[in-house]
Amino acid sequence: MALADFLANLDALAAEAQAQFTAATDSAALEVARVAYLGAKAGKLRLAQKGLGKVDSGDKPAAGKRFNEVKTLLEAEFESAQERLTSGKSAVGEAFDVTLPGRRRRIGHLHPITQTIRSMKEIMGRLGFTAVEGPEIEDEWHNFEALNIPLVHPARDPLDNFYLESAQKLVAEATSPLLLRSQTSTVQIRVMEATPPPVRIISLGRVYRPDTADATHYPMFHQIEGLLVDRGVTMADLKSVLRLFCQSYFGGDDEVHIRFRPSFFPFTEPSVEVDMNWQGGWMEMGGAGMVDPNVLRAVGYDPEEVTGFAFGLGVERVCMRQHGITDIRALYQNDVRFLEQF
Ligand code: FA5
Repeated sequence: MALADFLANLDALAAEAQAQFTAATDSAALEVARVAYLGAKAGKLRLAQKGLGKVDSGDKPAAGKRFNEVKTLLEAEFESAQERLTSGKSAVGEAFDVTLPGRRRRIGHLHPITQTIRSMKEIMGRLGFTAVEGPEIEDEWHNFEALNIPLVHPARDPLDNFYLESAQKLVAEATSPLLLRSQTSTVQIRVMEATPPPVRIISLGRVYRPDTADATHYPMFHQIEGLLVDRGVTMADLKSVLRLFCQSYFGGDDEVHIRFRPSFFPFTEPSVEVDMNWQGGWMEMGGAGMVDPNVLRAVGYDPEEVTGFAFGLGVERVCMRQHGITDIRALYQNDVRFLEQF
C-alpha cells in the first residue's frame, strides 16, 4: 500500500472518531464510540494498525510514527470527552440546558421508632410530664434493689440479663456488677433520689434482655416509663393518663381501648398489665401500678405523705399497632424498602 493512501485513511478515521467523541451526550454513547474506534479487538484503529504491514517497507517508519501520533491523540480526545460527561460540562464549555429536569436527591426520614418516641414525648409533654434520660449501663441498686427486687428474685438471674462481667469474676472479686438495664424503671429511682416530690416524668430509651427474637420480642427494644408522685395520686389517675395518652397517640378515635389485667411487679402494688385492643384481640403494651411503699422509702420519700403511679410500655408495640406492623424484627432489619413506608 502506498504511504499516501495509508495516511489519508488514518486521518479520515481520526476526524471521524474525534467527531463521535465530541458528539457523545452520555457515557453510553461515548462507550459505543470508544469500542468502535479504540476497541482492542475490532476497533477501526486496530484495523488500521493491521494495514501497517502492507505499507511499502521503505515507508514503514513514517507510517508507524503517524499511527502512534493518531493513537495518542484519539486516546486523549476520548479521555477529555469522558471528563466532560462526568463533570457535567457540555462540549461548548460551561453552558448547560437549564430546562432539563433536575436530578432528584434521595431524602431519607426518621426511623419509625424515632418518630414514635418523638410523638410520645410531645403528647406526654402536653400532659405535664418532663422527659428525662438515664444510663443504659446500670448497677444492681437502680435496676433491682431499689425497685424492691431482692437478690433471690428470679428476675436477677444472670441468664435473664446482660451482665457485663462473668458471674464467677463478680463473686471472686466481690464487686457490684454492672448490667445493661432490662427496664426503664431504673430511671424512676434516679429521678426520685435526685428530686423531692412531686415528680412527673417520662423516660424513653433502650433496654436489653436475652429474649429470643420472635414476632413481638427483640433482645433490644425501647420502653417509655412514666412516673407521677404527689399527694393523693390514685389508680384512677393512672388509668386516665394512659387512656388520654393512647387516644392522643392513635388519633383520638373511639376505637382505642385499654384494659387493665391484675398482675404483679415487685415495685408496684397493686400492679396491672396494660393491654390495647388490636386486630380483634388484645395486645400487651406494658405494665403499671401504684408505686410500692418500699420503693418510696428506698429513695427517702414518705409513703404516708405521697403516693404515685408508674407505667412502662413497649415503644415497639405501640409503633406496630399504629402502622399495622405484625413482626417487630422488620423494624431492625434495616431494609429501606420496608422502612420508607412509614
Ligand atoms: C416491665 O418492664 C416493667 N418495668 C413495667 C412497669 C413499669 C411496671 C412501671 C410497673 C410500673 P415488662 O417486662 O412486662 O414490664 O415489659 C413491659 C413491656 O415491654 C411489655 O409489655 C412489652 O410491651 C415490652 N417488652 C418486653 N419484652 C420485650 C421484648 N423482648 N421485645 C419487645 N418488647 C418487649
